Amino acid sequence: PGTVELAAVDLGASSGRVMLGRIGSGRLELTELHRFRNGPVRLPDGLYWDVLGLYQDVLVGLGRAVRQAPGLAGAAIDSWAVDYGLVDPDGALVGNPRHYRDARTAAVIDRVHATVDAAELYRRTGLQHLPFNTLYQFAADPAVSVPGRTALLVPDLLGYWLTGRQITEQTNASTTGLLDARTGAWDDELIRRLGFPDDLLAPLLPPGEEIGPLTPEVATDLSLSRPLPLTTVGSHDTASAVLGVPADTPDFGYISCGTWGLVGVELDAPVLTDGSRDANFTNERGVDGTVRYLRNVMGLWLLSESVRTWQRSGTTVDLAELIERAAALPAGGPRIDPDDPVFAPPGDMPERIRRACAARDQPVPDSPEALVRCVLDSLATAFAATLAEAERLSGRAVSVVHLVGGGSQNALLCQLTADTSGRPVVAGPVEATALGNLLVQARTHGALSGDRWALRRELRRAVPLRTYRPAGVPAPR
Ligand code: LFR
Repeated sequence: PGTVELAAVDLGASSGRVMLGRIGSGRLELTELHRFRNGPVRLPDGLYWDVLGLYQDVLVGLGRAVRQAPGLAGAAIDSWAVDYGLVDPDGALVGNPRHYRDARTAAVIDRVHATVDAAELYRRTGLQHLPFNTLYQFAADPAVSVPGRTALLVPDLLGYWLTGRQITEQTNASTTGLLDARTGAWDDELIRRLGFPDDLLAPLLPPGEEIGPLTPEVATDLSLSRPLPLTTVGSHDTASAVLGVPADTPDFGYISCGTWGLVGVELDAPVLTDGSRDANFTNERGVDGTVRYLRNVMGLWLLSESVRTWQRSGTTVDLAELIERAAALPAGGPRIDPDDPVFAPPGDMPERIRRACAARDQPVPDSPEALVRCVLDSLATAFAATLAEAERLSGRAVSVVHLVGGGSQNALLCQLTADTSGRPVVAGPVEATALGNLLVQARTHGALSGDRWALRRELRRAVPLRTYRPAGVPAPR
């Protein structure tokens, strides 16, 4: 197999990017073509995404891909999970997609659980309870019950606009709370019992299939004179990130650290026990039928919202410098619980963190670097505890921890995670998600072959990694 050129669209909650990959056996090059900001837009009635702005940026990036790589063989999209756009039978978008941090589901969760209780939901779908899971959003959205409408998850909505075809990619479908954890098919009985229309959800496609060629209109917009296929990958960004973990042993734990810290292990079968539900671990679907057994930790959101708060008040912030100063502070400072729901919505993050420290009778971080140190200590502690729980609940040993995503560039976070977990932390790649997207595409197009381990081998050859060894701190067990 030769080398192919492919475009990966990777949309994160705080930034999106379109990357060009040149991939073949022994060759893996990544070029960033377009990077853009993303985030919640607050309207009087709640939080939304700027989905048309995102689509426009996807087109800008794809246009650059077509110009820079005349032989471009295909493209694929991944994004954050759970959120959707509704389309009418004639294809028109109904309303504007909501942001998962919108608070409207709080009012409906008890009602959903009165119909199907949380224990049964977990036994059927294996999904951790998060207030924004799609099923709660559906329950809070009267527009879904109008007959004939289709709900498309964000990558599938963009994919529909690009190809005209409506599908649901399976890894992302597993975050709706409506997918059968054992079979990977829609749980039709559950959908009916919750009162959602039978035909609300589009047919499933696993990663690695063709959705279709770009429509003639899109091709014209991109000045493309030949058919270009859009294919499925792990369209849930975390599914692509886990495929993009450069592991060489099944005994690995991973931390995909961006806006969120997704912390867990890779399994062959779901863990649907009560203990697993109590610990709020999720069984999301991975590429090639794997299970991503993990828990959401709040992640770099705590930092990015703090930076945003400081900037709004006119302070210039150099995060790299702040992290350096934070590293010089003594260990054993204050810690918060990053998963406390008070930190979930946008707003003044430093103030919420200071209050949480005071409420626990801990020293209140009184400088930006003390606050950064508090966040990183707290994240490392939560990461280590979550890894230990994943090990205990799944029976899968974790001999090495891979930290991928934006957080892998944060040397202090990596070292603190190694120290707290007592395991070596292998940091990188930063762009694990885009790489996971590209590796699956390359296999679909025949430039690579083999299972996920073969794909990860290509990755290990191509990307620089850095290992952080734990200092003599006992593992939390
Ligand atoms: C990470 C992520 C998480 C999901 C959260 C909300 O970007 O996709 O996996 O729980 O965003 O969709």
